[in-house]
Amino acid sequence: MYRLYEIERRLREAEVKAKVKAAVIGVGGAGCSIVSRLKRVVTGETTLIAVDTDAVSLRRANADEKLLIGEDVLGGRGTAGSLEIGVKAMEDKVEDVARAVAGKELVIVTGGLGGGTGSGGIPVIGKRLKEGKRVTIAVVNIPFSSEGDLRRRNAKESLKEVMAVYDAIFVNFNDKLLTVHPGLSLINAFRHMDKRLEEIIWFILTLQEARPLPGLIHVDFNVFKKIAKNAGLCTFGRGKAPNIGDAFFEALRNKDLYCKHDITGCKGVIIEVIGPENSISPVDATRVPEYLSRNFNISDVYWGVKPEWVTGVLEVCLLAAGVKSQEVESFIG
Ligand SMILES: Nc1nc2c(ncn2[C@@H]2O[C@H](COP(=O)(O)OP(=O)(O)OP(=O)(O)O)[C@@H](O)[C@H]2O)c(=O)[nH]1
Ligand SMILES: [Mg+2]
Repeated sequence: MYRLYEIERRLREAEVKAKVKAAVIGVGGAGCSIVSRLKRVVTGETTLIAVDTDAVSLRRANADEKLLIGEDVLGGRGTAGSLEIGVKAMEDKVEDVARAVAGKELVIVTGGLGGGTGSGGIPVIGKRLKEGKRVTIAVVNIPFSSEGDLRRRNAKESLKEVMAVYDAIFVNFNDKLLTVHPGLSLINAFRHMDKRLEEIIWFILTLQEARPLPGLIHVDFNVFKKIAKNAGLCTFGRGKAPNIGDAFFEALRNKDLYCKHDITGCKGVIIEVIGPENSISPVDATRVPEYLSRNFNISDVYWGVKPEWVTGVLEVCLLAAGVKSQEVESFIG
């Protein structure tokens, strides 16, 4: 009896240790808004950090740590779209960021590209954190075409660098909101876009909570680490349906909602089912990977289940790493 108790105690300790030690850094106005909304859904080992040149935006942010940058030059105001000032402001404080994320094995950096603070700062953080065993992820969005040339140029320059320095990059185009949610106010359109960024971040942060399924390759954070390290462009989609097959196809379509991606020959795919633990049949378990390998030449497919009692619907989340996107390539030029 005593031995069993002792083993259980050690396992509990190991389980706590295995929790993902992560930080999410929001840079600039959009980045700070995203982090503030995450604060309501993320708990535990994740530190949320807001970074901005703009003291008003930073004061309003809801985060565990806040860092005002560029104060000597800008006096607590934004960069007014200056990429150079954004870069310099971040470079001066990047060691503070590095200290704040010391010991974190996953660092997710997010923001809207186009302004000066986010576009300038996000690549600087990526460069500083690139070395080492941690996985660095950028989740960024591209401004509307209507926001003008300066913002588009900033976003283009920044995205090029982001692609070069982060392990995994998720890109969403604001312009897609015009066709996906026409008629929405700007603020509501942004909310939809930010929801996607939050979903991606939440999915990665909670991977460790997925349950292993007998007979299927279990997904946990180490699986994610393996496929996300040096992966380049990644994509995420989710689908809801009464059965796994339909939910899977919905997730495949949904991954193209805010940026079209080609997953052919990609590095790996993680599929997570949210629903009752017994919802995956042996047929599902073989058909989906077979479909991916036959149609898209992908052999590394991992499964996870997050048990949740919902009636009548299942949700499938799909994350593909190392994908291609014509839209991203032509934006970068
Ligand atoms: N997704 C999302 N995008 C936003 C939001 N606010 C602004 N944006 C977009 O993000 C881009 C960057 O804007 P900000 O984040 O305000 O800019 P910044 O990084 O603070 O830069 P400066 O203010 O110029 O120093 C804009 O061009 C918009 O397209 C938001 O709340 N959500
Ligand atoms: Mg700003």
